Parts: sequence; C-alpha cells; structure tokens
Amino acid sequence: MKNVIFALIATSLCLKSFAQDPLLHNAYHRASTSLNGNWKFVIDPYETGYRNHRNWMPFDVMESTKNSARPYYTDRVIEERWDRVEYNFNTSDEIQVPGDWNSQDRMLLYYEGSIWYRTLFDYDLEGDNRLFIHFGAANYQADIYLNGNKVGQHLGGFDPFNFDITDHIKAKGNSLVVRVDNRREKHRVPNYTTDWWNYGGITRDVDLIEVPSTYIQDYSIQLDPANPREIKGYVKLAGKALHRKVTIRIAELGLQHEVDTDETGLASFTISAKKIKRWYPERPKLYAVSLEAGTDILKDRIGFRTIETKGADILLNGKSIFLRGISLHEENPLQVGRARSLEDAKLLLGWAKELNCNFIRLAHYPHNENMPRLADEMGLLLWEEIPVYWGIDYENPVAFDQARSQLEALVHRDKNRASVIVWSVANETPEVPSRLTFLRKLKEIATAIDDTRFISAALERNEKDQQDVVKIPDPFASEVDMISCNEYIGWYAGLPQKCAEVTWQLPQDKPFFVSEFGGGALYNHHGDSLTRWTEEYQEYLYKEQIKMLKKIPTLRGMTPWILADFRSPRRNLPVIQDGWNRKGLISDGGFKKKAFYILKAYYDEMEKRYAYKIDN
Ligand code: GCB
Repeated sequence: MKNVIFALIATSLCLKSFAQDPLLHNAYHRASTSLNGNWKFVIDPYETGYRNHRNWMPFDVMESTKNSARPYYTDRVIEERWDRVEYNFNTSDEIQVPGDWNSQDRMLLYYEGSIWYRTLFDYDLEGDNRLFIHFGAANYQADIYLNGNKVGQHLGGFDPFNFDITDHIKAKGNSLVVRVDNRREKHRVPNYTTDWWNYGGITRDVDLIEVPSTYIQDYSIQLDPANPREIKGYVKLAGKALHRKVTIRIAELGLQHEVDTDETGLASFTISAKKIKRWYPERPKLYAVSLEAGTDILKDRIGFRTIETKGADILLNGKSIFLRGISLHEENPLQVGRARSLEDAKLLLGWAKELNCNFIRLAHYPHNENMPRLADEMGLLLWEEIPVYWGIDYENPVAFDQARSQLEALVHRDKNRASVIVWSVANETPEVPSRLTFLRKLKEIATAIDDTRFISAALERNEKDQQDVVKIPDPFASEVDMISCNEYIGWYAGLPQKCAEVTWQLPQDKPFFVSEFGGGALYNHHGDSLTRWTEEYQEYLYKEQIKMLKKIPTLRGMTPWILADFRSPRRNLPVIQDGWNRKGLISDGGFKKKAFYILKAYYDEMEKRYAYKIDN
C-alpha cells in the first residue's frame, strides 16, 4: 500500500513538473537554429538509464520526491550515470535526426523500446530573450534533459511540442539528452494495434527558437464565417509585459490594424477586408501577414476562405464542391521510412495532383507541418486526424488526456491553414459505450479552439450483418458535420460485383463522404479481374465502387485507400506483401497501377461537373 501511495504521489508530481510549455504558434516561420544532424545514441531495451532496477520507478520521479521544496527536476546528471561505467555517448554510434530509427539500422527494424539520444551545442542567448527547444514530433514518449536537468516530457507520437530552456542554457558545451520510447501500451493513443509501422525516434526537426522576453505565443486570423467581408481573430502574448500594442499587417491589401492586449496578453479583433481574394484550390492565393508586438515580429502566409455545409452540399466560398481526394500515410515509399522533408511532402502531394485531386486525407495522425503548408501553396484541401484508431482504452482518463493533447496541438498548429477543412477525431472505433462520450468530448475540444471547420470521423457501416442495404448505424454520425465512412465492399466484403448489389440508406441533410475504400494489388502482377492481388482486380474494384458511389445523391467526396503502398508489420503475405500494405494506387517503386487511371478519369469528370467561376 505504501508503495502504491508513493507511486501515485510521485506520478502526480511528475505529471505536474514535466508538463510542456504552451506551443509557440507558427514556429515554422520563427528564426531558429537547427539541431538536426547526427546525434549519438544508446539502445536501452531494459530501461537501465530510466528506471531503478529494484523498484521500477523512473529515476527522475524518485529524485523529484526527495525534496519537494525544490522544483521537481532531477539533479542527477543523466550523462554521468550513462558515461560512468557501462555507457559512453562519446564512443557510441550516430543516428540521423530527424529520422525514424527503424529505417536507419537493420537491427532496429522492429525495435520498440527506448533509445537515448545526445547532441552537444553552443548557444549565445541575447540579453533577456527566452529560448525554446522545439520538436516537430518524437514517437511516442520523449524525456528531455539539458545539461543534466530534466526540462520536460512529452507524450504523443505525431504532434509538436516545445520547452522553455532559458534557465538551463550555457554559452558553451550544452549537452541535450533525449530519451524516446515507442512502446505500444494500453493507455497510449494509438495503443496496441495499428495498420502502420510504429516508427520510433525523433522523427521531425529539432530547433532552438529565441524570442524576446515578451513574445507572440498564439494567434488566429481567418475570414469570419458569419461575415466573410471581415477578418476575425485574436492574438495572445506571453512573457514579461503582457499589456501592449500589437500591429497586424497585410501589406498587399494596404491593411494595418492595431490592438491592445489585456493584462493576460489577449486581444481579439475584426478587420474589414472587402477586397480580399479568396483562397481556392484552383487559385490558392496566400497573403503575407505580419504581426508585430514590440521587437517580436512574426510573419506568416495565410489564405482566406469560408467552408460550410448546406444540406448535403459542401460550400467553399459559397460554391458547391466535390472532394476529389486520396488518403495518404506519412511515408515516402521510395526512400522507405517516415517522410520528414519538404521534398517528401512535394513528392506525395505532387502525385495527388497528378491524380487530379483537390483534397487529401492525412491519415491517421497529424503529419509533418510541411504538409499543410505545402497544401496551402498548392491548392489542396485537407482532412487532418488524430490517432484515435481502432481499440483505444476509452475508459481510461490517461488515454483521453493523450488524445486530447494531440488534438489540441494539431488544431493549435494548423488553425490558420486555409487548406485544412476537416478535423477528424477518430478512425473505425468500436462501438463500446464509453467511446461515444470520449468522441463527444474530443469534438468539443476541437470546436472550442476552432469552430470554423468540420468535425468528422471515419465511421463504419453495418458490416456484420452483410445486408444489401448499407447504413451507418453509429450514433456519432448524427453529431458530425460530414458523415464519413470506411467501406471495403469488394475487398473484405465479397467480390467487386457486390457493389452492384447494395443500396445505401443515408441521411439526406448532410454531405456523405467515403473516407476509405480499396483493395490490394502488387504492381505488375497481372491476371484476370477476379484474381486477388492483381492490378486487374484492383482496377475492376475501382470501376465497380465508382459506379456504386455515383448513385448516392448526397455523396460529396471520397479519399480511397490509399495513394501509395506503405509499410505495415501486419501485412506479411510472402511474395505479395512482404511487410507492405498493397492498397496503394502507386507502388513502393513509385509506379502507377492500373486503378490510378480509373480514379483519375472519374475525378476529371467530377471536376467538370462541379466547375465554378472564381469571382473574388
Ligand atoms: C482500414 C484502416 C486502415 C487500413 C485499411 C486496410 O479500415 O482505417 O488504416 O490500412 O483499412 O488496408 O485494411
């Protein structure tokens, strides 16, 4: 009992002390010093550097409970522990940051556990400026130590996080140690089972970001959906002097607007913007926007548009649109591993453009910020999603907290991207009673930060009874703005001709969207149209699916599964899969399969059918 109480106290202290600092909005455009490069690493499958070998407690939690009058940091110099006898970062091997570890060393291909990283750097911090360390993402738990002090912990594999390290930085010889642990656990989000590779490591950029002692922490600048001739927004300062003047400028429109923040650093505003050119996929107009608060000047590129539903229609700037989409994972199949660069994003979005898409589903977790930034530039609308996927531990508040923080970080990061129109809170989640409350709360959280976009989730159809009338019995369907459903008629359910036998029964007052359909095909594997895994079968399936979907009057878009073959440890059929999910329209070698052209032809047709005139 004593041990349990000790563990509970320790855990709560730990949670409090290692909470991360509020995210810097638009870290993307802040002047920064990159810490990317080759870092030293130590593999630690038995957690020798993290837990006491006798009582399993993490060392830093133990340290934090010794003297509660002090901040809950560990005094222990992590590296001393490591370098003392059995480990030595200096003589260890190196690994590339950013990058997943699985693709960098054959020995780590299936590794799920802890790895310690270390990099050394010098830094001259000016005057009373503050310094943050910013991670694009690390999968899943990251514990960060600077010069032996624990500066924070982050949970969540795909969302950005930052810590204020001003109090720990030195001019010379800083040692940054990061422990990353990618175990799959019951209370994590996602938990045990996913149909994608659990790539571990520091998978996105690491940057040092220096800001003045008072700085712009957050802002939102968008067209007011209720009055699209006005820009509506807020700005939030953090730091020493919260009450001050902030200037918002859009030079191209001759707009300059001043606001005074209150004592909490917050100011909201509306700016008249009658001459503004709207953002459309066909004309992705972005404006250079700048915010100025004292010496803190932050620049952004923002597109202005509205998005709403009216009955079954989706209206972009008041025009009815059809979402010609495709799903994609954050993987560049040509280089294998987690995509991490702007070039990777260009390759994937370029392929989607070749398919004549105007919409992408970034499945099944927040992707690198390069994606929404590039989508803004290229004119692609986006569905963004968190990994509330399959069987989450819905009863557990710890799991909810991790879903919540990932959603908050995503919405916070991308709320000024014109491309993003959907926040999806779940994918194919089983109908257990606690799950509905879980999803409802997530919906509220996203809407509280940003109420201008659709809330959706990839739901399931009535699969078990295999009836010929297809419905979406999920009660969450009545709570989303766009009813979205994954269906594998013709692949997991029957042969492609099954598509001709079913009818869909759907609510008439909301847009219907197919978030997944598809089937596997190995590139250049040929046979007749009823032989699974051939390109011909996949082609036939796409033809039949499209014929079926065309009959649904409320259909306003789709994101078939999936743009390119991707790696998954669940997919081990020898010769055909060999660790790859083969539902891609493009192979792991970058070659287009036959079904690619079927979908493209359909999208060409839908583009004409939904053509509109851009008049503003
Ligand atoms: C699904 C999942 C997706 C899988 C896909 C498949 O329903 O949402 O993550 O990869 O099916 O290939 O079975």
